[in-house]
Amino acid sequence: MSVNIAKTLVKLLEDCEVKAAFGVSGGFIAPIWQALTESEKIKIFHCRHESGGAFSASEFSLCQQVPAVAFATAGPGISNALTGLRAAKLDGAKVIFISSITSVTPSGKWSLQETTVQDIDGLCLPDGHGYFDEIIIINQKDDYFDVEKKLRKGLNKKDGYVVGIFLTAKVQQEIINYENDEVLSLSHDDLDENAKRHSQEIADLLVNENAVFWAGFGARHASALLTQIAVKTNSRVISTPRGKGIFNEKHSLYAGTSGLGSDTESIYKTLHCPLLSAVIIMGSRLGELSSSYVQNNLEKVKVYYIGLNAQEIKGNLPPHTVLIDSDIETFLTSIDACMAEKVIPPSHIKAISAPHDSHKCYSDAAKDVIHPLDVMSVVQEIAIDMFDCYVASEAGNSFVWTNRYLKFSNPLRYRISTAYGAMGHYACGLVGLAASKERCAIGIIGDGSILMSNEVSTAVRFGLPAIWLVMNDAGYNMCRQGQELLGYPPLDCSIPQVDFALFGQSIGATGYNVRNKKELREALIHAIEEKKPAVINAFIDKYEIPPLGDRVETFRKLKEELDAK
Ligand SMILES: Cc1ncc(C[n+]2csc(CCOP(=O)(O)OP(=O)(O)O)c2C)c(N)n1
Repeated sequence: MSVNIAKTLVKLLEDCEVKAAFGVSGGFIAPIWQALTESEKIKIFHCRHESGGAFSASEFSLCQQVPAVAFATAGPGISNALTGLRAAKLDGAKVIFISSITSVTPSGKWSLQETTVQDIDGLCLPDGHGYFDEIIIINQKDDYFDVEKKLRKGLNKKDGYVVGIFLTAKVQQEIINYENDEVLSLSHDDLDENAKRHSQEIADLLVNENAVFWAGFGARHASALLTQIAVKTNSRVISTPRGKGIFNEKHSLYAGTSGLGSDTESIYKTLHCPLLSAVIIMGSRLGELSSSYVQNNLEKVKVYYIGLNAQEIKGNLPPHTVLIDSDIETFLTSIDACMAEKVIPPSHIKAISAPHDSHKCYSDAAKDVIHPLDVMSVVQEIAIDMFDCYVASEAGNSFVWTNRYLKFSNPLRYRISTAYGAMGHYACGLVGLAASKERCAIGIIGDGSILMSNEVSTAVRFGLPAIWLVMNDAGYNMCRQGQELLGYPPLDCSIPQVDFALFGQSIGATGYNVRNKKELREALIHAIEEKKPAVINAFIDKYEIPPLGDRVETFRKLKEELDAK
């Protein structure tokens, strides 16, 4: 087959199960853009900002469990995309970023948007840091033949892969004779002898003693197995914010969400129960917003860590942790098999019930604004329990309220960025969540975040079922309240109040203004049933403070350490 490199690459992407591409075009990627547009298997979403494209590709990849493409032109296209790409890498998405270099070395002509190999090289660091896991430069025809092998190997990784493919505009158009005929096959994992021994040990422990599972996003594929084992052995389960829904949060064995917004007391009681003998951590790096670092106090119990790249996480776990470098599903299957014949005695540990009363009305009618807890009740009732939507929550006060008060029964419905926490992630990434149109995606977004960056217009262009629920408090409230909680003097955090209903309408979405629970219920039901882009402007009570305690404490300790130096 004789076609140009751009088309050959797109054919390879199709073979790798890519179904969607998100980004912004430009002269240096014109042949790739055209080839993506002509593809019958890949749907192309032309976005309003390259980071919006990268956030959307990341969300599409994670929720659809396939690789996705992000594309951008050289120069500013690349630098604009970086925030979204870094988030994708930290979240374990599979994103293939396609862009251009203008020349290998500086041309000396100061040409427009000049981008050289040197500019790109620093974006991928050997220790696994940086923006990419791998960079592939295609400057001449022969460079292409490496792409397929590298891509197939990278996409086979289970813990995510963000690769940057940079082609000169010239090479994209060069004709090659090439067949992509190898079928992409995912590797199957087997447990090594060491892991097998540990699975027997943990199975015995689950049967004879009391253990708690602590599930992170990396355990999302093992939801059914985890549930089966936890229920069979009466073991409690905690999840990180990104792991919400992997174990049904309404189940009596669920002991709460750790990290930002967590119910500190419930988590403490669970992890320090005198009858507890082990904590089994799965698929989380237990970073600050996932754990508030409470794992550091687990001196008295055994601790196991199960997941890929366990060595990388070692530094964030108690020193006596047993590290089991394994695929979680495979490992839990082995535990389950070890337990098959055993009789399990009843547990002495009691379940803890949820504190938030969703039927109560928290808003004060006289104030003519809605209490954030009432927003949570309506989202729970309508978006989660009634319509099973994707619910994404933005950095800011939004993700503190939602971590604590929303309850999910299914994995991969709640989306949140606790590793990078970039404002704008979901104001943009909602497009990636809604792109398949299989279910409605709702973003709970601060006014500061939607003003920073959003992809409402892209959703309108493609008629996506995406709803921006704006928590309008006329300010950067997390910053304002954070200053106050730390006892610092107040600084300016105000944002002139915006009419986001009008803002949405001006872009082509449906707009709603809501000031109480009833109006929010009606607007949300209407917007979900309409299956079209909508912006709901919720005037919220800015004086209500979300459960920020742990975050403030970590901040305070950090400051004390710095002051002591
Ligand atoms: C890109 C980026 N810039 C800055 C921050 C720091 N930051 C975290 S929350 C926040 C305020 C968010 O304001 P808003 O979106 O209005 O939400 P609110 O806290 O008021 O609910 C800021 C500035 C960030 N997380 N990401």
